Amino acid sequence: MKLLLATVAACLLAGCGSHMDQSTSPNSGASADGTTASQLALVPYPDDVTPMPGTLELTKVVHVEAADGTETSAPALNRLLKALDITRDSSAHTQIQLYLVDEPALGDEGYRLDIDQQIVLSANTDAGLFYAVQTLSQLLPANVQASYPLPNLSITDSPSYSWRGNMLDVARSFFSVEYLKQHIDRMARFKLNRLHLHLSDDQGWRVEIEGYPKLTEIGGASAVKGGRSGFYTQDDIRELVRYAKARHVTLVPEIDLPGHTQAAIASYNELACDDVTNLAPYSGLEVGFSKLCLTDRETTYTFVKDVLTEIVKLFPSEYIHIGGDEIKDPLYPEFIARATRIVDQLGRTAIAWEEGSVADNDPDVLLQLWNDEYDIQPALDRGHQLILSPCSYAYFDHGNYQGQPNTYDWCRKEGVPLERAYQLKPEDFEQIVGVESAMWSELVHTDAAADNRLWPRVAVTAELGWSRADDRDYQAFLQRLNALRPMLDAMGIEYYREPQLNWD
Ligand code: TNX
Repeated sequence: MKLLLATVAACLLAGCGSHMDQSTSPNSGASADGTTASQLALVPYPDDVTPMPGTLELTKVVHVEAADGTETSAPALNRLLKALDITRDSSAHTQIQLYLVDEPALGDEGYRLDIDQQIVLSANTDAGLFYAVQTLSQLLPANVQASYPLPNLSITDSPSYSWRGNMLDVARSFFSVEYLKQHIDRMARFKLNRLHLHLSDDQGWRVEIEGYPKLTEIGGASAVKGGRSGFYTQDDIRELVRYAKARHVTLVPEIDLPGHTQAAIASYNELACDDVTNLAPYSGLEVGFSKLCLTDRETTYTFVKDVLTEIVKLFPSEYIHIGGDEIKDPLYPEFIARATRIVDQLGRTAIAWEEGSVADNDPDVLLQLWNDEYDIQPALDRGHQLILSPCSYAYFDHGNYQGQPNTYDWCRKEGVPLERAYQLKPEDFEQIVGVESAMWSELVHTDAAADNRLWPRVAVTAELGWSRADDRDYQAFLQRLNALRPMLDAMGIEYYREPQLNWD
């Protein structure tokens, strides 16, 4: 808690101004041990921080007052207090209050956090209060202590973007329900709110579809060479959806169509055109070789509609991803237009990878940009919004450093180091819903390897998605993230020991 105390001391001594603007002097006030006294150790950095003189000594017993309608934020606060051995008693002196207010400026996800004699969390929504709890969790130490000094302050905060996402490829190599729950918890700490699950690809099909049991019997049994096979039952999905919802994370399912479908074809051979001879499960690394038979419209669209019908029953997400990457076929544009319309008829909105922009889609279809240089302008001109995932900044299957074993470098030969990831400027794009980093799993076959590829880089995604451009500064980010290392440790994250954080 050195940083926190340094902050408090600096504010007490110097009298911190309102709205601490990091951009003017990111490193001003750096103390002898290298910590930056002018900031709180928060990632993503809040919109507005007003330090006040004094501290609140949070005792081991508190009185929590939670308004009606705090069904996720109150349990989140309870979990936080429990982890720190803080008990609840209505006669305790220190109060933590969760209030639902009506302040349009805070929006759907914003909040205020006031620490003075009491700790007061206010927001328009339970989601906002949930994020206030996450901020409080970063202000507190990660582990049990005798007592918890907190700086007096007032934070007013809201996100820049509604889409703050991370994608896991569970198709090439499977990740367990347990790992996904951990990942959801970790994402939520950083106020990330979309977990995109890449549920099908050539090497595996990972979600039970009742009308097509062989998809998981056969397609669930394969994986990329060296990777893990497996699948989620529909009960697993319902459990994950419930778990994620309680943490304000929307699970966004992707069924990759019409290419990347060898696992489906190996399960139901009739999905391929008659002249296709390769009908076997696949465990290699090639892309772009498989496709549904686009001339056999009856078989293909029956399959697509049936699968998507079950998918929308399982996943409440407003958006359903239909893939659409890396395939050449004269009937591709027709397929994408039809598939996005099927999603629309099911009452949802489709997402497609950037290539889907060649089709005649409704402008409300979201496009996910993944090649930095892809010419997406025509789609923007037609009114589409983007999810920003340019590979040279946001592909976390690329190395934390150049030449890292078991990483790709096709998009950027130097890999995607933390600093590079931080250089993405979402503010340069107008029509975006937000940002999403992606971890493909051709070369990521264990939970430890996934942790290594994801962390600490996912913290960058969080800051890009939430914080204002003016409040972002890489050196300051390093200081703040470094101070959160005990929190990452407490969450059991086997992060990459980033040299720029002095973690090596
Ligand atoms: C490209 S990004 C792919 C994936 C691979 C990835 C590896 C995209 C839409 N398609 O199929 O896993 O590169 O980095």
